Amino acid sequence: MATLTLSEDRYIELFGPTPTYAPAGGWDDRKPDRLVKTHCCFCGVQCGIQLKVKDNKVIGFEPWEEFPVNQGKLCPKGVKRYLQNGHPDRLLSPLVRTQTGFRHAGWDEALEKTAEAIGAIQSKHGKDAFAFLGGASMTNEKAYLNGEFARVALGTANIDYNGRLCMVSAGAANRMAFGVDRAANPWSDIPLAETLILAGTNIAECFPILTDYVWRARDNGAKIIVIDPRITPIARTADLFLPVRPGGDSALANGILHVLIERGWIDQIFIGQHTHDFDRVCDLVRKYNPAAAERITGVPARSIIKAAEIWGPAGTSMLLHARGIEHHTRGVENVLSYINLVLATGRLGKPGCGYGTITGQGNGQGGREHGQRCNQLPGGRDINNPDHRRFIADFWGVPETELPKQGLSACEMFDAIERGEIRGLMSISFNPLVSIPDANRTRAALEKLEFFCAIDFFLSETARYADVVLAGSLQEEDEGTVTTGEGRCVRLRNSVSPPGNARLDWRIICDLARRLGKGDCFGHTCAEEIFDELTAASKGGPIDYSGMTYARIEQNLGLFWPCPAPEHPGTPRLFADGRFHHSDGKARFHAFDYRPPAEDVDEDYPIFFTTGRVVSQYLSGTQTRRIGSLVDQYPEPLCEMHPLLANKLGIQDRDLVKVSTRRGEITVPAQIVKSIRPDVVFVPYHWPGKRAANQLTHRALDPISKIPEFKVCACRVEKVADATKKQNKQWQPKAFSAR
Ligand SMILES: Nc1nc2c(c(=O)[nH]1)N[C@H]1C(S)=C(S)[C@@H](COP(=O)(O)OP(=O)(O)OC[C@H]3O[C@@H](n4cnc5c(=O)[nH]c(N)nc54)[C@H](O)[C@@H]3O)O[C@H]1N2
Ligand SMILES: Nc1nc2c(c(=O)[nH]1)N[C@H]1C(S)=C(S)[C@@H](COP(=O)(O)OP(=O)(O)OC[C@H]3O[C@@H](n4cnc5c(=O)[nH]c(N)nc54)[C@H](O)[C@@H]3O)O[C@H]1N2
Ligand code: SF4
Ligand SMILES: [Mo]
Repeated sequence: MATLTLSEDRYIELFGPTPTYAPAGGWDDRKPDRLVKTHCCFCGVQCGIQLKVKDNKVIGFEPWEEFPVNQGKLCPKGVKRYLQNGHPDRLLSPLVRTQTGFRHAGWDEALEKTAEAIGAIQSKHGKDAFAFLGGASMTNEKAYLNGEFARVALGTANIDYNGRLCMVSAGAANRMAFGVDRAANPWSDIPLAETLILAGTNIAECFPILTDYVWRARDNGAKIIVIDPRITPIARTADLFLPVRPGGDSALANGILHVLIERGWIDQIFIGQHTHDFDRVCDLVRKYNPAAAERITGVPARSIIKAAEIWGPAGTSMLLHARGIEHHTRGVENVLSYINLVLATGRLGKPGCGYGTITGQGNGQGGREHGQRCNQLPGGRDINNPDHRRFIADFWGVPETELPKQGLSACEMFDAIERGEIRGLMSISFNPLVSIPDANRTRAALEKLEFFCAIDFFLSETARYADVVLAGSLQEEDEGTVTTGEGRCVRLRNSVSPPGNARLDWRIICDLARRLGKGDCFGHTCAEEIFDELTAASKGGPIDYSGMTYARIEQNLGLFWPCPAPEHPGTPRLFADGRFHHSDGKARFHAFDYRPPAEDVDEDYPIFFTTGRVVSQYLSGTQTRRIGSLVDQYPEPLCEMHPLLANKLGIQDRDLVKVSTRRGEITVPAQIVKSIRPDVVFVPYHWPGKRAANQLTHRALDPISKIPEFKVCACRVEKVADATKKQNKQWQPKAFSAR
C-alpha cells in the first residue's frame, strides 16, 4: 500500500524485511461508509491519515497525501492505530470499586461518588488536598478545560500533567534563551540545512516520519552529527557519531563551543546585536578544551574538534534534540548549553537555520500551552505574574484572590501523597504507575490515596488502583485540535461516537464541574465552543491563538502560532525579523559548568542505567501492548549491553539478567549489541509490573523544570539463568536487526 512509504529500501534498513501489516483476520476491505481526514493518535509529528469508517467502527485507513507533513506516509504505529478502536478491552461504562474488584455503574452514581469524595476531602483537609493530573495526548480543548476545571471547579493549586516527564526541560530552556517555547522552524527547513546536530534523540524509532526529513537533508549533501550513548539507527548513516557518557552533554557542548571560539567560527555581529551574556559563556568554556571535555564525556577529543569543524563553517544548520539530553537533573542546563552553539553561530530565523526540541506526545506542544501545568495559565501565561493572573481571573469571572497559586509538579505530587498532604487524586490520560520513576513508591502512594478517580478508555495499570474509573474517549471519537511538534495547530475530526456508555472526556469534566456547583463556567456544548474560549483566553498572551478558528485551520491544513488576528497568516518560522521574544528582543546565552548526574556510578553500582523507547511500542504501552502485530515486533523488554561488558559478566545473548539499582530490580533477557557504550545498559520502559524499567529509576528532579532523571542512574547487572532454547529462537527486534 502506498502508505508505508519510507522508501522500501530505507524501510527495510530500519524495520527489517517483512513487517506484518495485515490484522489477524486479514484486511477488512468492506467498502467504508466514509473516509475521515484526521491525524495519528501517537507521536508529536501528528501525521495526517484518513480513517475508514463503517457502522460506527474504524475498520482501516487510507493515506492522506495532501497533508504536507507526511504526504501519506505512516510509521508502524500509525499503520496499526486503528486496531485499538473496537478493542475488546475498551471500557464501555464507568466502574466503581467493590471489595473484590470493580462493578459497572451508571454515570449518575459514578459522578456523584466522585463529587462527594472531592467535597469530603477538601472540606476536611483543604482544597489543595485534592490534586489533578492531565495529559498531553489530549486535545488543546481538553488541556484548556483541565486547567480551568482544576482552578475554578476544584479550586486546587495542585494540577500538573504528564508532559512534566517529557518536554519541560526544553520548554524552560527555550523560554530562558529565546523567551518563547516552540520549535523555531517548520520541519520543512530540515532538508535545507547543510549540517544537523541530532542530540539525544533516537529519531528513526521515535519519529520515523521526521527521519525522512533528515534523509532529505542528507540527500542534499548535509553533514549529520549524532550524539547518543547508543549507535541508534540514524547514527549508522551519520557523518559523525559522538558516543557521549550519559549525563555528559553540557560538557560536550561546552567543548565544541571552545573549539568554535578558538577557530573564530562565531558570528560576532549577530552576538553583539541580538544576544546577551556571551562573555560569561566565553569565560566558562575556556577550560573545556577538547582533552578536558573528553575526560568528562568519554568522547574522543578529535571527534569534538571534528564536530566543531562541521558545525562551525556551515552556511545553514539546525540543532534537533529530544529526551536524551532533557531527561536529566541537568536537563535545562544541557539544552541551554547546546543552544549556545546555535546562538554563537547566529544561524536562526532563516530558511534551514534554527533549532527545535522534537516534541514527544501527540499534543506535547499544545498540551503544554493552555494551562494544565502547575505554573501556567492559558495562553502560556505565568501563574505567578500578577498581570497574567488578573487577565485570566477576569476572563473566567472569578476574583483574582481565589485563583490558586503555583502548585506541585507531577512527581512532587506523589511525594506529597506519601507525606499525607494530598489525599485525593483525579487523573486523565496519564499512567503514572508505569511512567514515573521509582514505581514501588508510586504503587504505595496510589494505595495510600483516600480517593482516586481515573479517566481512560482502557483499564490502565494505574486505573486498577482507582475507586472510580470513568470511561472516556479515544482520539477518533472526539472533535478538537492538537498542536504538532513544529507549532502547527491541526484539526482532529471525529470519526465514530464513543461505544456503549463511554463518554467524551470533555463532557465528563463539564458534568463533574456541574456537580461541584460550577456549571456556569462549564456549559460548553461542543469542542469548537471550548476552542473559541481557549483562543480568546490566549489573546495578548505569550502563546497567542486568537486569530485561529476551526474553519481557518482546516482551510490552511494547520496554522502556526503566534496567530494573533483573524487575517494573520500564522508564523511557521520564529525570529525571522531578528527579534527574540524577550521584552528587549534579544536572546540570552547561559553558562553552565558540567555537574555529574544525581546518582553517579560507584563500586557497588558500576554501570550506567538508561531507559527509552523502541519503534513499535508507545509510552506506558497501554495502547500499543494491545495491538497484536506491534507486540510481535517487540514483545518484552530486553537489556541492551555491549559484548565487552557481557564477556566481563559472563553473559551470553538472551541469558536472563538481573539489573538492580538502589530502588529495585528487573529480570529480563540480555540483548548483546555492539551499538552501545560498554559502560551503559539500556532497557525500554513500555511495560508494567515486574517488567517495568521504572522500578529502577529515581525521583531526582531538575531544579528548574522538575523533570526526573530517566536517562541516567547507577546499576549492577548479573546473570540469573542461561537463555532457554525458546528465548534463543524466540524473536529478534526488527529495528535492531541490522546492527
Ligand atoms: N516508538 C515510539 N515513538 C515515540 C514514543 C514512544 O513511546 N515510542 N514516545 C514519544 C514521546 S512522548 C517522546 S518524549 C519521544 C522520545 O523520543 P527520543 O527522546 O528520541 O527517545 P528516547 O528513547 O526516550 O531517548 C532518546 C535517546 O537518548 C539517548 N540517551 C540516553 N542518555 C543520554 C545522554 O545522557 N545524552 C544523550 N545525548 N543521549 C542520551 C538514548 O540512548 C536514546 O537513544 O518519542 C515519541 N515517539
Ligand atoms: N523510565 C522512563 N520513564 C519514562 C520515560 C523514559 O524515557 N524512561 N519517558 C517519559 C515520557 S517522555 C513520557 S511522555 C511519559 C508518558 O507516560 P504516560 O503519560 O503515563 O503514558 P501514556 O501511555 O501516554 O499514558 C496515558 C494513558 O492515557 C490514556 N489515554 C491516551 N489518550 C487519551 C485520551 O485522549 N483520553 C483519555 N481519557 N485517556 C487517554 C492511555 O490509555 C494511557 O492509559 O513517560 C515518561 N516515563
Ligand atoms: S511518526 Fe508519529 S504521528 Fe506519524 S504515524 Fe508514526 S507515531 Fe503516528
Ligand atoms: Mo514524552
